[in-house]
Amino acid sequence: MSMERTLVLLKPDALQRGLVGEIISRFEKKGLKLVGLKMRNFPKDLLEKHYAVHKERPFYPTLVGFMSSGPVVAIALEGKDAIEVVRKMMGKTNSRQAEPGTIRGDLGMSFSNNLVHGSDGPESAKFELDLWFGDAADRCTWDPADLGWRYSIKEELS
Ligand code: IDP
Ligand code: MG
Repeated sequence: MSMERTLVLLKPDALQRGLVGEIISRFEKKGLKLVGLKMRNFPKDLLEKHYAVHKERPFYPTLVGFMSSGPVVAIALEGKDAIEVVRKMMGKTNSRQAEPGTIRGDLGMSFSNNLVHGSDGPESAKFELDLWFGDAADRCTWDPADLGWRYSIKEELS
């Protein structure tokens, strides 16, 4: 069975609030595999492309301004059903409505400053991974030593 990849962004509020380690740690502990990781003051035009789907929404200019207001950590994660797993771990968009146990539900109070982005489906994951990790040198190929313990070899890895 094939693995899936997804894009996660740690937004500028995650950096300002010192939550980068906490959030990455949650994904690592869950068993998702890190395949790409970079931190940068990304250019505004990249954020505009990333959020182009929201171009007509009233919050678009504020969102792009917020995302380019400071460094962002971009992460590529791999795992079975990684897109859905990450979305569940993030919680609802409005952090005040996000369930306890989720990243937004445990760590935030804001709708717009909600710490984390995750691709919402296979198409957006492909688009976003090409956009943020288009350079093959930024993607790592490796096998976690304990893969056969994270998953059932017979049921999930064959
Ligand atoms: P998502 O991040 O949970 O996928 P989207 O609907 O894709 O949520 O919206 C993208 C981002 O835009 C959100 O994470 C949030 O930062 C911001 N946003 C979305 N809707 C609103 C809103 O109604 N008010 C303020 N910010 C919003
Ligand atoms: Mg979204």
